[in-house]
Amino acid sequence: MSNNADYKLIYWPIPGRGEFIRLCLEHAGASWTDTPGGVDEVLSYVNGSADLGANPAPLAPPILKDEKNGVILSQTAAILMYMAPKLGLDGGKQHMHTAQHALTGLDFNDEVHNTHHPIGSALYYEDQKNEAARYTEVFRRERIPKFLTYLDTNLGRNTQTDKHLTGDSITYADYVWWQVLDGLFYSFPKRMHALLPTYTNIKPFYDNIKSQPRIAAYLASERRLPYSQGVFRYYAELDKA
Ligand SMILES: N[C@@H](CCC(=O)N[C@@H](CS)C(=O)NCC(=O)O)C(=O)O
Repeated sequence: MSNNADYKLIYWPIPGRGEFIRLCLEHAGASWTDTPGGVDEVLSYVNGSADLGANPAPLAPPILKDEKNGVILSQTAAILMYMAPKLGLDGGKQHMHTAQHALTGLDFNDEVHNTHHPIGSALYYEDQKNEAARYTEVFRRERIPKFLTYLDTNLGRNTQTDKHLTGDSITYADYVWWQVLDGLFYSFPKRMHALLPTYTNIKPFYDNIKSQPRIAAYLASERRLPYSQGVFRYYAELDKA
């Protein structure tokens, strides 16, 4: 990718929360670079040594730099809302319902993170395994079905198509939900495959997003990073049908 790209994402070399942003940039065929300076560059933004111009200091990645105007922004939801109108992903007249869906999907993402880090991110999973097992038992039983029912219901309630959450075109909310679903298939394969037949709209939605030509090309490329130490991890002991 060129050094003159329009956007720079600053994020760890994992899918994580950066992936919501990568998917939107790829959907639009935007010109963007993914953390050219690697982990050191991420650290420079959070330890205050990067040149932030007139922007506030971020607490944590993901961070987006808009190279055209020098805006530097953190917080996943704020970044998505900033980019969405520029990338044609904001849902138009339904932009606030799009925001509702995206924020709900990001809540779900946070709850997935808590399955392996219920006590704190500063501790290893191995130091909180008992709490993780207790948290995840409730997450599997109560929370996954609750969030999936929300998704399935709202796909069905979209009068224009059951393949997107709002209106007749894809929005950033669809990418939030698609990424969380994809991560859940990786982290909780038994639970997800047991639950999926319960829902009418989720599998067609998942397949539809995945088969968008630019997204399919991205997913097959080296730019799509493998799941490893981020939100979506596979611990066999946490997954049950
Ligand atoms: N609510 C924030 C959470 C940011 C966050 O937790 N970032 C993680 C990576 S996904 C991180 O590196 N956190 C370091 C920290 O919180 O100290 C967002 O959505 O951007």
